[in-house]
Amino acid sequence: MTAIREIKGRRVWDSRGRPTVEVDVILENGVMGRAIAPAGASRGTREAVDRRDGGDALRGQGVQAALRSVNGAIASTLTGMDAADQRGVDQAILELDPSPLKDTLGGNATVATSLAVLHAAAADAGRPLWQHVSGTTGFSPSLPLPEIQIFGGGAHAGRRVDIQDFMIMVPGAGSFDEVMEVTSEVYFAAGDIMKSRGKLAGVADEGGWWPVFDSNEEALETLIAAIEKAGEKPGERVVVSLDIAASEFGRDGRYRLALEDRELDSSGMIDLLGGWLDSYPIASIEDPLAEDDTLGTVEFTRRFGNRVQIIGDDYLVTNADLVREAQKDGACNAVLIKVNQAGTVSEGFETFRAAQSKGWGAIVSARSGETEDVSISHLATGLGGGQLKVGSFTRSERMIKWNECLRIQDALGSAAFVGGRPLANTWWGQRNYKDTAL
Ligand code: 2PG
Ligand code: MG
Repeated sequence: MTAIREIKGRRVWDSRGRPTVEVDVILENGVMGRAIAPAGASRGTREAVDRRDGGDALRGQGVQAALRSVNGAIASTLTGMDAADQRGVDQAILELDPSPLKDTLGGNATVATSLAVLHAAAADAGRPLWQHVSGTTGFSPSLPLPEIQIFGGGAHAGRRVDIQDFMIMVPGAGSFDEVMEVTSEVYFAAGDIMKSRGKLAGVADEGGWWPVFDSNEEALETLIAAIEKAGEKPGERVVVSLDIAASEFGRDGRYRLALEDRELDSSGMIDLLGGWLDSYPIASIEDPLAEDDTLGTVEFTRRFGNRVQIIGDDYLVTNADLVREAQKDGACNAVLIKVNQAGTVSEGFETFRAAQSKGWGAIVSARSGETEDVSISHLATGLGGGQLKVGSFTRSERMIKWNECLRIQDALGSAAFVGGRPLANTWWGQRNYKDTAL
């Protein structure tokens, strides 16, 4: 055992220029682990909440209270504990703050601490984080299949389009490297097309293009055109993935599509998305209905769950109980894993296990507010979960995660790339999975 000697929280700044919490965990032998809390913009109502200072300064986003949690109660409770006992450490955090949303200590305080302990334990064991995660959880490591944003929308682009993420996946690639190459071509092809049509307004929160489209379909059409301009046949090596983030514009069974100035009920929304699934090579769709629309999500899954990956993000908020409930209801067939929604590493892992035990997909994900922290590249690899969502293909807080996967590729070998395997439950995966005999 190596005991925790010291825990230090400090204020650092995220990709939106907002303050966030960084934690150093120092062990008795001087080994250190460090992690930074990310921050979401489109948040589920049941996820762990960040502790923010409120008031006028820093637009209410200050983190002094969260730092007091780290440097006070958390530090004094965890000092002396074994850093390798992640479960014990996270349990102690939970006992300090048993509130369902962790609003006493703050999710930003708990997640940065919990992840920093994981980093310290890995460093103490003398192994990279992905290897430590794989070794301690028992999952075989593999390099994940990325989903990469081409256009931003929703809460990440001033609600310029209703849908939040227009992304691509390259499950037909033979290596992680190849995914990067194809994505770069598609990203710049999209920018060229938008510029030439007068539809480009800049870059959104996660580095994707900020579009000036007149309809959500125009975004889809442009994405398909970009894939073609990059020399690809849509639906072959490259497929489309969407995060509808429907909780941002849907409530009580009503969905307000502001861009098109129309309102749909739950079944209208399901028909709209079903039409897109028929017209475009979409392999994955996240939060198709709002987090309060269980009946709609169940109906959507009943109709389309055999041909598309249906991910719960705001709908499941990385909560193992909600995943198990959704599995009973028949809602979704995959879950987004954001450790800061859960608040601790152990709860994130429990949710991952709940998903895996029923054959669900699991996609480790960044938040729209990010930093130089690369923990998620290691978690996705170490859990062997198969998929990673980081945002787009520009800006260092995104690229650092993709680049970290390339470094891990050097250690693991390119054969560790999962390719189309995690999409086995989709039309794309069924077609290709059989052929590739992974
Ligand atoms: C999401 C994430 C990342 P945010 O909805 O999946 O795209 O956004 O971090 O703002 O919740
Ligand atoms: Mg989402």
